[in-house]
Amino acid sequence: MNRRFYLKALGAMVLLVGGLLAIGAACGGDDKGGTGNGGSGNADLDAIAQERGLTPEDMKHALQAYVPPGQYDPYIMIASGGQSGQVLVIGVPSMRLLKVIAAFTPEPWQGYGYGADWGNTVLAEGNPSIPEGTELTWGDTHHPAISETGGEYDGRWAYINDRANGRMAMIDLTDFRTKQIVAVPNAETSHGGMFVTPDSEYVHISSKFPMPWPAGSYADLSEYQEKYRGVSAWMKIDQATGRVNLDDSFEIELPPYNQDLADSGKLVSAGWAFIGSWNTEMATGGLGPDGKPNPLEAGASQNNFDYLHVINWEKAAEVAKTKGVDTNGVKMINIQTAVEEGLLYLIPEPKSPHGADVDPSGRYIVVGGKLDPNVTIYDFNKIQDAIAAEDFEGTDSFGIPILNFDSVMAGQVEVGAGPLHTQFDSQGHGYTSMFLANGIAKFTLGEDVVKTDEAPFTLIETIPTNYNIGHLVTAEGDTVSPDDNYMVALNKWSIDRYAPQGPLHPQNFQLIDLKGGKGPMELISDTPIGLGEPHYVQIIKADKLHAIDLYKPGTDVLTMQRSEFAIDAGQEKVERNGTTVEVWMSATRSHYTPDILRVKEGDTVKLHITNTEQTRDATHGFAIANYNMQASLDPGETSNFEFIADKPGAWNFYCTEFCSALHLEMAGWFLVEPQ
Ligand code: CUK
Ligand code: CUA
Repeated sequence: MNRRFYLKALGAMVLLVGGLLAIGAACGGDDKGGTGNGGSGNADLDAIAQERGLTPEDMKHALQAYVPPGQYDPYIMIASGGQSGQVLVIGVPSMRLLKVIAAFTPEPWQGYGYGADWGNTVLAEGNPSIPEGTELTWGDTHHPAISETGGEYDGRWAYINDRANGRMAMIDLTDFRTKQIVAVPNAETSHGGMFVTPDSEYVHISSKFPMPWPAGSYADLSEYQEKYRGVSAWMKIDQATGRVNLDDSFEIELPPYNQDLADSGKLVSAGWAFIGSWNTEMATGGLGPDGKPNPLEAGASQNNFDYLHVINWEKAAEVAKTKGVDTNGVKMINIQTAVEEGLLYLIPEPKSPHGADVDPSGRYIVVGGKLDPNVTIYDFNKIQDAIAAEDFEGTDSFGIPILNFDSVMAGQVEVGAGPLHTQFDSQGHGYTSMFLANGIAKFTLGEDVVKTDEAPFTLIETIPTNYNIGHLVTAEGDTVSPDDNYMVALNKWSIDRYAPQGPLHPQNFQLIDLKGGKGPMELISDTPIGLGEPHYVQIIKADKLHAIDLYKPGTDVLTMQRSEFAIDAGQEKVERNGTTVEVWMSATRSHYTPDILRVKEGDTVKLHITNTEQTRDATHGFAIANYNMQASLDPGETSNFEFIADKPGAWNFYCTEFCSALHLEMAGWFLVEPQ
């Protein structure tokens, strides 16, 4: 950079910082601002910039993302954690990792899946009943969905799917803990179908790869079209607990296409939903011994169009009550009924589509075709007209009417190679990720939505990403009123962005400033994600979350009520009943009561531990050597273990959380006398 320009720009930067400090001092009334304008501040910044080789741009970006010590981020990102099976909580704009929420995979810090009843119960309940005896201890989290009221995130719950299996988890956003995993009936896998309806009546999840029906049966791939099916599952949300209630849920049978990304209608399109698909060719691969010429990727990419499923879910919920057939514990509407009742239509979508995103007004649905440089934008009003006029170009092989493409398409915008997912601002712009073109394209939507004087369906600008972006997200992006400030690009590759740590590279989250939707988009920061490959994320205003500080004394975190096993200080006891030893233990800084447990080899041990503290952050752990047990007992929490004392010996148990100066002394003995 030209040195004179550099100094000039740096000077402007210093003035800006000085100005901010002055404003801070004026508002705050204290004089912590110290250096004030000019003088030493100027010289300090100059010296730092010189020493670290930072440009004025770098310094500006640092300020844009900076959250001073002790202050909170204004936004919280709820991110999928990919193969970790967990969910990440990240502050925006600082991009600081705040928590890894244990979801589908045992997580030791929170004692999830290491003997304590909370994690063990949730993980066990999430095992599918078909095939019998399945025990899953991991998931591949892809698509989070924060609960909504009136089309706005309401901060009550978050749901996330498991891509590897047909499962979903419910996370309680009062304590950021997973409270339920549901194995979705009649779905072997799941993917991008996860969204909530605008008032959180249902959380939707659909299958990814079809499976032989009825669930649990076997059919060779030669019977793919006849025997394999996909499913659109509408899981009823209990408004008191956020849990899914299968009794009031329903499903819709779908053809054996690969149902992909999906989104809920809102406002004008409320009551409807849209599910993209690929492989309407119904290809099954067959390279190798099967002797077929094409891999799945080629077989599934033959047709110029796949189908967007258009579903009237509000009507389907009614139809399910009378015409739903109980199928593995849930009411199922079969394809024929769905067609007869006008619940299900198809729309052609070009060239191996991936994303399917509804704009904040609910009017436009944007689809990216992975093998097409265009995004295709459908108009819900035109869809309604076409349905009313029965403007069909035919039916698919399952008898589902296909709406005339030209009648429902509102516009196409050539954005670049490999368009995937789209997010929105409130100004009538869509932002589409382009995996192949390595960037994000910003374009305008159609009439009534564009708030600027830009022409509709026009490419406005692009910004490069590093590298090969998958999803992207805007703050409050899936609501009816996105904020127009932050966007994050979720990149799959990071080859040269971070110090090397071997062949496996982190994912790269890039924070981008949208400038009120007015642009130009500006890259602020890179953040590595080194524990799995996130897919989708959502960003919610932090003040919409109402996380609790403490559990009430003796809380069972699964019910959020007082546990039947809770005790208060002074009520600790040990009871023996035959070969069962039951212990009611308290944990407080810096001891357990009782701190010596004596049992005999082979005894059943029922251990109830209550953290009797009511001090914020006074968490204790509990782990026993050689028993593979670990719990995190947050203040007020009661946790239960039940196990067989099958390893004779004198075993140390200890607190795993550094809770006090005498934390190391917070320990005891578990004495298992040999028989
Ligand atoms: S998918 Cu990963 S980039 Cu699971 Cu939403 Cu598109
Ligand atoms: Cu309690 Cu360390």
